[in-house]
Amino acid sequence: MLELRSRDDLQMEATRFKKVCVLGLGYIGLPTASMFATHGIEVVGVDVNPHVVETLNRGEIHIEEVGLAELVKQAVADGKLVVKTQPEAADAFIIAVPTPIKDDKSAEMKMVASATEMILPYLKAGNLVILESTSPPNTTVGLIQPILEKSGLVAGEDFYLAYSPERVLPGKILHEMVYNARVIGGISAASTQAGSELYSTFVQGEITLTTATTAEMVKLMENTFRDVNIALANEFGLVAEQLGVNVWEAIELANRHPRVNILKPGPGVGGHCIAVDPWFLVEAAPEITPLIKTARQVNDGMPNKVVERLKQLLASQPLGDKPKAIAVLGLAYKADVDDARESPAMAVVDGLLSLGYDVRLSDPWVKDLHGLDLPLVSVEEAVTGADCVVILTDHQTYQQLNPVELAKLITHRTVLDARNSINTRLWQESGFTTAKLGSELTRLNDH
Ligand code: SAJ
Repeated sequence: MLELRSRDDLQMEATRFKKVCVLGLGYIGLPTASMFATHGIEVVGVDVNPHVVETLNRGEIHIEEVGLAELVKQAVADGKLVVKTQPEAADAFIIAVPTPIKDDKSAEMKMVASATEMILPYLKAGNLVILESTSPPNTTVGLIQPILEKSGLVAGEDFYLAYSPERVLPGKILHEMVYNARVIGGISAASTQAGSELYSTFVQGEITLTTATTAEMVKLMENTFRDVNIALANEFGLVAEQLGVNVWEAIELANRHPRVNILKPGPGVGGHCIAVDPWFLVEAAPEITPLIKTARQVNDGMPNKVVERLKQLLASQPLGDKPKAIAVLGLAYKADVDDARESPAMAVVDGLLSLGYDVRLSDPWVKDLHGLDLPLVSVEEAVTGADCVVILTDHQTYQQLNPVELAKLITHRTVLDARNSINTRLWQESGFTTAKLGSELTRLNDH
């Protein structure tokens, strides 16, 4: 760490950065832009998608996140947030565009590169450029800096350059953006300080200062830590199934140890971060990252385990003349969010469709299935005439599912709970054969 300055010290200084241009208005860029705009900064938001630009300039939003609609509406109504397809001159530029992985598991950096190129014509002496997108180690120094220096200006001398990763949890973005600790890594001490000055306009969590490459590594380590720990929980679940143990009970008991905190098994790891970011470390050092790679493979293998478990459950039912019908409850990648992209539930659905099952889909949050041509129906519609229910996302509403009512609608009373969401005993009392991921395979009723 280079140094640590108190928030009060920083807030007392008026920021030099009165106008900020935020490139990329997705789940991170839009909340960031709106946060600056509602904290006295003039913000130009930039997105290459004209539909996004039109929607935002009307004061509406194109993504769902708690509290975001109100914040954007206020920022636009106050004239503090203006959205365009091209950047313009500003005091600071923030890059918050996606960094997905390619099929070969290497990082797709073309959006970061093109956003940086877009800044180039507007870059002036004294500007600050910050990369927020999760990126492979060395991106700030190795990719961003050379592009920006095509301007003739020298990074660290004529303009400031830093990396500052977002750490916010979808579903809690606005709260965490303000209150989470924030890491800022500059390519020079002055760059780090400039970044700290800018973010302290709204960040109330601790701001820690370091180098750009360390900050890049910090971000990747955080998400890799979570991925490896989820993989461990998933592997415990598989072992428990084989041994006839209920992993949920075992985890609950193990977590009473003062230094143990096992995460939850489930149908896999989704979202755009945890299932992606560990690959950036593997790409950076393939020879020495077998653990990280294996964890990714364990988590990616989980949807298939769910499909196998469903096949096993359905095989115990009498054969009918129609394909077996499965009511899939929960398509979002995690509880109480609307995002079904990169969701393990969608991988389970693909697996079930390829086996010829009649798959019915229900999710109280998800509105867009991104190309999957199946209707989204209510829980009751999905369950009516079905042979099995599977719960793939732990949405809070599923804890209130009424098995007595569902038992009247379903053909075969079978449920697989992949998230430990339901009260097994209650469902069994309603005549359901219950199975839980991470719990014994052989007997069909869990206790
Ligand atoms: N999951 C499990 N078991 C668990 C926890 C999660 O199977 O015990 C699954 C979830 O169901 C989901 C996936 O993992 O499919 C990821 O969910 P998540 O809540 O762990 O994380 P994200 O992807 O929503 O957000 C993460 C966060 N990173 C960490 O917690 C280290 C967030 O702070 C980051 O800002 C975000 O990634 C990001 O953008 O990088």
